[in-house]
Amino acid sequence: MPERSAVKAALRAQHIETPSWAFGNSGTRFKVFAQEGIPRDAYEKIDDAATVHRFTGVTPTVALHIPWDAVNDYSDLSRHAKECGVGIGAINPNVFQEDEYRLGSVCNPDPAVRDKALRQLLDCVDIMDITGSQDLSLWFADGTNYPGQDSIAERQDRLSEALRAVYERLGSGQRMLLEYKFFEPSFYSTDVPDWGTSYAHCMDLGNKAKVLVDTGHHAPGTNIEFLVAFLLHRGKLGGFHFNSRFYADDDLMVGAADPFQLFRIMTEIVLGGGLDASTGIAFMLDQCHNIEPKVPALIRSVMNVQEATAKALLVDVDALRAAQRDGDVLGANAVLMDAFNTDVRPLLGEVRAEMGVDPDPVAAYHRSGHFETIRAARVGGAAAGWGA
Ligand code: PSV
Ligand code: MN
Repeated sequence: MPERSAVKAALRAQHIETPSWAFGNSGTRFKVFAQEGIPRDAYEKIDDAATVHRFTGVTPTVALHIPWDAVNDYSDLSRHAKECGVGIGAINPNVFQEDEYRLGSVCNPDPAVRDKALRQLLDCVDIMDITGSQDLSLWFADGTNYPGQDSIAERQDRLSEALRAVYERLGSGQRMLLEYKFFEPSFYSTDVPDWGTSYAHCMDLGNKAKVLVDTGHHAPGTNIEFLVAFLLHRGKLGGFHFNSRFYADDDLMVGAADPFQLFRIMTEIVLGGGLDASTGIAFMLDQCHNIEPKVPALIRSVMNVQEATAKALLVDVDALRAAQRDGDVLGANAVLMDAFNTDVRPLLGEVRAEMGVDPDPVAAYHRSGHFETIRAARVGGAAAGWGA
């Protein structure tokens, strides 16, 4: 059986990154619901990320989306983050929300639009230099809506050209994570639709390019843990955008829709050595809290990742390997199910207490009065978000 102290040490060491955009108002194309206490700028989003870290102890970085989080002085923003007790994590360039990107960004048939998108990507590497961010998280909305609209192959060449230019600009210690998504906003073809396409581009580029797995970006029924195991085994898994989904890219709280899938993914991570910091796997959240309050939803999401990780760490690997060697199908499956069916909440409570945070972070947050404080303070100005 795994050593309890080793399990606890691994849980203490796991870092989960929060996304700045999850603190802003969000919704669907039907309605963006305005909530109270929403941050008005990147500084206030960082304040909220620091609050999540204060109650969980395991979210020391926050990812930014540029230009949603654009500021005049990124060293000042970094200083602010540091003062709040967090650091700036991945930089996510947004090359999908301007009219010029109607036919795509780096894959656009118009070279002038491609140049503009490339400049935005390179500007984000400048921001990484200032903030000390290590990861450039790339997601392209590029694709087509109708058969014949553009050349699928030529779009791939345009993509390769842009990725190469950005890759060559990366400094030492900086990486490029290439995210994929099978559809939306493009409905016929997407230029980076799946992990295979991302993997091929990352292989062409080199060691600093890795695949980013957003758990909500697969066709229903996809065996996500298979591709996670494959990429990890090949040294090409850069990290996760965790969230959960019932139908498409729902961006719900990770572990809410299918905690068993999250356990299966984390089990492959544990079995493949992916919790070892040397693998550099980034555990990031990418969620939108449309109807629920943001900060407690993020705290809950972090706890869900921790619960799946704790269960995965409890898998009796020796017993599993022995059953696998013996061809004991039922025995091997039982080892996994035993771990999944363990109530890890008391163990995590102990880990939290040892880290100096409350064993029940959600209850502690509600007792803290934080929401009432931000509700009273954040009056006036424009709430961050998708048009609320
Ligand atoms: C796209 O659906 C995505 O998953 C990308 O990571 C974006 O950067 C993020 O959502 C925010 O919209
Ligand atoms: Mn994502």
